[in-house]
Amino acid sequence: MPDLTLYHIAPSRSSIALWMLEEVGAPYEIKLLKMSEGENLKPDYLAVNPLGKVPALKHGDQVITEVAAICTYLADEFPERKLNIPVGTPRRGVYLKWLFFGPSVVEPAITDRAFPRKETPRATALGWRDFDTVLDVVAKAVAPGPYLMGEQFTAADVVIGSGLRYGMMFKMIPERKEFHDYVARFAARPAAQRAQAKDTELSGK
Ligand SMILES: N[C@@H](CCC(=O)N[C@@H](CS)C(=O)NCC(=O)O)C(=O)O
Repeated sequence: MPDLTLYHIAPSRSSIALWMLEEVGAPYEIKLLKMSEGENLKPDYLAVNPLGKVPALKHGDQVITEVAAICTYLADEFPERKLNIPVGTPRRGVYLKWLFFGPSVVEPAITDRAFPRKETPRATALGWRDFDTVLDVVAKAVAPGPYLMGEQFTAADVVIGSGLRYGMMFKMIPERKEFHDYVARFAARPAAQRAQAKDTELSGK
């Protein structure tokens, strides 16, 4: 039995972890949860992630939640796949910046736009900037290509690329040429294709 288990709702943010697992190529098991039946809020799963959110990844007896943490962890745990920038490499700092930038800057900026607050919060009290400023920063970073860290595809591309891909799919962010060209490069990756095919199959179950 593989010692990696992904708790997954198909499709959802856990599809990002599914893609990362396919990039890693190690055997893993999927525990599929049905949000429509509230399975992610039942005691069995709350014992895994008390927030009832997916993804969660079990590796041996360790549980990791938060998709960017899962991608960072897998990239470091399987260094032979060269999906990380190792400790001791100066570029690791920028790589980590992008891994954190996804959930702590891009996602809140998109959420601000999609679900405006009644009162505009003080900009200096937030850990991110407005939607347009954040997307300009990301567009500038992905424009030179092929990937965020240059020629090397890393876990940061799984995190930021998925955010852009799903954001455009759900019309939450504009289809800027920089985003479109960047995301189009992933479609050719066999791991991304395998993850997509698995997700399509699982979403019918
Ligand atoms: N901060 C979490 C967010 C995970 C998340 O929002 N997952 C959604 C799926 S897209 C979920 O589990 N929703 C079920 C629910 O809210 O009941 C992460 O980045 O992993």
